[in-house]
Amino acid sequence: MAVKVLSIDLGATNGKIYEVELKDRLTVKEIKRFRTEGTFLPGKDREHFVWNLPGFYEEIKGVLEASDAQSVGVDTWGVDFALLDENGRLVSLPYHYRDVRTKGVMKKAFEVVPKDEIFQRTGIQFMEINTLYQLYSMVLSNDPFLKTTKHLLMIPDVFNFWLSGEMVSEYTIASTSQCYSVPDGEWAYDLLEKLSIPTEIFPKVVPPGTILGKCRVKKGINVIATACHDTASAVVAVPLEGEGIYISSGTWFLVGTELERPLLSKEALERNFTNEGGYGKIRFLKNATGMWLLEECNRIWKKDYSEIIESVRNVPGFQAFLDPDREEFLHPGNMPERIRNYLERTGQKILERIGEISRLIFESLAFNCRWIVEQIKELTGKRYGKIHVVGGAVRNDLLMSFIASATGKTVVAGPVDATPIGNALVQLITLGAIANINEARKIVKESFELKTFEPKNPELWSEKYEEWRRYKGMRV
Ligand code: LRH
Repeated sequence: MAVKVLSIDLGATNGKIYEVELKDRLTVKEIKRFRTEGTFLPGKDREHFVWNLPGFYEEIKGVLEASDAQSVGVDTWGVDFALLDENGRLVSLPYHYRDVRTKGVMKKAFEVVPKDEIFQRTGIQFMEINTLYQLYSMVLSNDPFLKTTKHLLMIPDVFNFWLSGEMVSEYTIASTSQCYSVPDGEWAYDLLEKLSIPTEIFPKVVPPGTILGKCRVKKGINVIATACHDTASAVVAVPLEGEGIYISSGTWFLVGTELERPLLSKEALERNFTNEGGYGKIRFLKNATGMWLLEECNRIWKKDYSEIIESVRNVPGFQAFLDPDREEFLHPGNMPERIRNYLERTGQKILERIGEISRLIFESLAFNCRWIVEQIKELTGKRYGKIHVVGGAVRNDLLMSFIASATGKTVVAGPVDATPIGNALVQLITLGAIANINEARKIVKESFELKTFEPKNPELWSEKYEEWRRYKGMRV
């Protein structure tokens, strides 16, 4: 018998809703797509970069009203949250993690709680965008919103609340906040207290695969807290057999592996790795910049992606090198100009053409993947074979081939829709239609076409990698 579920996947550029059906195999049908990009709202002194959450809810509601699915699951990007008052009303529109309010805040937090203590308590990578520093920026600015707040919900938790009436936080998304202790399995109350963040606003945490109740929009549909962090859902759908390396590709590249327990070594801290909560296992990975650089360039160029990729094929390689994770590239702005400034400051050839800048981005992303993969090997002490890439960038054959060449490893690319598939798989396991995650990954392998890319000219790429390494983390 067929089982149909709805996967709602909100990313930093698009919201997508899929019907996923399990018969003898799994089929995925996109039924709705809408823009989710943040909105700059004018304030008195500056613009505030926020999410139009009510707008996204309207889109979701429309689909639910017309749906005959058995259940629905929502996943979104990590780290962002909404504040609600005692009546469950939004205190304000939630901020986008790329808003400038967290600039310099992480360092201020370290003055109160040392960095290594934060890592030991939470297991999470240091990024200025983390919930912890967003909240601390509100503490430092004495933000009145915090005073009216009775409940903090991470973004997917807000939709789960609106749809089911249950105010809880799902484990995988809670773990991205750096307010939650992955090693201990509860909010890191002591850490929050030290930073004067109110602890009573944090809700109960539930595991992925928790049935929250009937949908308030359409009674017949169960609301399931899936693996609510998009990356956690994507990792569920990686067709891994045993241990392996995955790259969940989209605005971010999440490069990692699965572990039984958090890895909290001094080296993991120094290399800024994270131990995010996964479906059953720990997602030991690095959050690295992904297609963001190109997406932000293309806000200015306004080109078709196929045209961009074609233009990359027609320009020479390795003309310059770039570290995609530099802070100067984190916030929205004129990205082609920022890249040109960076090239000038680092004494490199200044690239002007779209194909050249895009090639620089693709090559640098591929080098960054190699850099991270090498560190995973060193940190875990394990050897890995091929690399599985899932998510949006899988459509970009050229980039897949660059990653294979830069890492010297076979790349198995697909499925593209790993996040909504993983979201659905967690629901299907919860409904009893699939036995467990191993079974689920087998179904992924049988249901979707995977493409394989072999390294081309790996010696040249290795030589160029050494050049690229000079720019990684360079102080300029
Ligand atoms: C990817 C992602 C990533 C980070 C970032 C904020 O969409 O969820 O794992 O948490 O967004």
